[in-house]
Amino acid sequence: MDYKNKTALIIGAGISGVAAYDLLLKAGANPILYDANTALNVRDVREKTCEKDKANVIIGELSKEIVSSLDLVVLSPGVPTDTGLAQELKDEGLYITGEIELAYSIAKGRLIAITGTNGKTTTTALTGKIVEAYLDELKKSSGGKSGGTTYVVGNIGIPYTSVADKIEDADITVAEISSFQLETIHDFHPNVSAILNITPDHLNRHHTMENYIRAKEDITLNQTPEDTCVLNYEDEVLREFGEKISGKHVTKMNASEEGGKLCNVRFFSSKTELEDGCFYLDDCIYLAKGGETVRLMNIHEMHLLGMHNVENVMAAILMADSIGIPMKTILDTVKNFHAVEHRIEYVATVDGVDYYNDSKGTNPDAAIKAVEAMNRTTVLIGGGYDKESTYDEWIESFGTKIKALVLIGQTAQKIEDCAKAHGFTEIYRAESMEDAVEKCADLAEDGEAVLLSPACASWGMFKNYEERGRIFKELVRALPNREK
Ligand code: UMA
Repeated sequence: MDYKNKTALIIGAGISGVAAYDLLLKAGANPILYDANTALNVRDVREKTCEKDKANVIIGELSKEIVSSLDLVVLSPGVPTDTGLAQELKDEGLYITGEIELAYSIAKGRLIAITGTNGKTTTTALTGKIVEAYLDELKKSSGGKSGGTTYVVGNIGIPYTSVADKIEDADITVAEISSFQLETIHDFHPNVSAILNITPDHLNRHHTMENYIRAKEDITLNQTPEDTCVLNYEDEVLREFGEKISGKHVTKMNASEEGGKLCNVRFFSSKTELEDGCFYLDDCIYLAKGGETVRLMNIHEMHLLGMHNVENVMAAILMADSIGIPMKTILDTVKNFHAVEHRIEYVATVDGVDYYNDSKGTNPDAAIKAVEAMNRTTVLIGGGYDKESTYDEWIESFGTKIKALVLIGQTAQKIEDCAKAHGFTEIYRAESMEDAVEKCADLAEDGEAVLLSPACASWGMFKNYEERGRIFKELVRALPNREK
């Protein structure tokens, strides 16, 4: 789309909205940055844009005159597509898009896009490192004549719109894409995509599991037989989806009738020896390709904990292999890669107790992975914002490993009721993160662990999961100095 002289309303003045404003301005459009939150101050929001005090910012009410002047609307990821305003603008016949689609329409180069309920950030960061190593090697071997730049963007916290206009043909972008972001795509077309897993999450936004699955699967919407989609073979929904889009169980004609979803599919599996794909067996990762199976590495050569991370690594290997990165570059990077902040991140050992920050454990499935990754008796901090999740499977995963649960936030009572129904009664309440860390320090003994993996979003008590994790880490690091 040519944005020149177009009047574009951006809804949401968070980091992606501000980046979308600046990008549209550079593209010659007349952007308007709008936010519904009346607690925000126009002057502060203007300061975040590249135009500073000249920026066109509206907070609170949107007049009919403004609405009638619009050519398009860009939704920030956190703005539901069915909110009153978005619906009203759609009814006006306006083109509604998202900041990911906006960035994609301007950026060049190859694109790797990763979605899934859990593991997206680790897989995106790892794939980004592999791509970076590859492009650096290309640069070195060509004396600087070839090899572009790696961009790691998206839900990981760097808006795609913040760099889109810099991305050139030789560059490779690795994007973490959430289901929120996929709801507003039109032509978004990754060369390689991955859906790591799909388990219940964000049901307050998507309403049904079917809607959530559809949003995730839409990452392949515009992919063609030249492109690749990497999928988890052990996820039943994804296995079926993969068989459908790879054309195994449908004729090409049927597939195109269903929206042209037909592309090359590569599976990874943590349980099944695949004839084609990447799989785990007896502590090792194997690659089966072109009728040949090779052992790639032993998982103890990785610095990441847990089988879910073996799956993330296998997805990254397949994506990198699909764009032609040499296996040596891929494996050398995997072996040097350390946990991303807030994902089962080791914080410190205090009085013989190891503290881990898994603040990114924002849903029960992610929190189960963290419980499974612990290799000793653990005191667990849980609870937070209510995303209408159910906690039964999380509580069942405790076994004898979780010796006590310290609860914070809006969901504390719901989790306590659920835990008691499953016979787990070692439950403590904390008023703040400080209180929770103090309680954990009292409960955990030498040789045990404390894990922050709340199974809930942070909203209500914290700005985001990063703030929650950082506060936890600061409190843990201050523990040795506390007065006992
Ligand atoms: N707002 C409105 N109207 C609404 C709803 C929100 O005006 O109906 C306003 C809010 O008042 C606020 C602004 O929108 O000022 C916030 O926009 P946003 O929620 O899209 O936040 P951004 O700061 O732009 O961050 C977004 C992603 N946020 C969400 O998806 C909720 C970030 O993902 C992402 O890193 C960033 O864009 C860059 O792409 C965060 C996240 O929590 C990490 N993601 C979810 C997750 O990982 O589970 C999907």
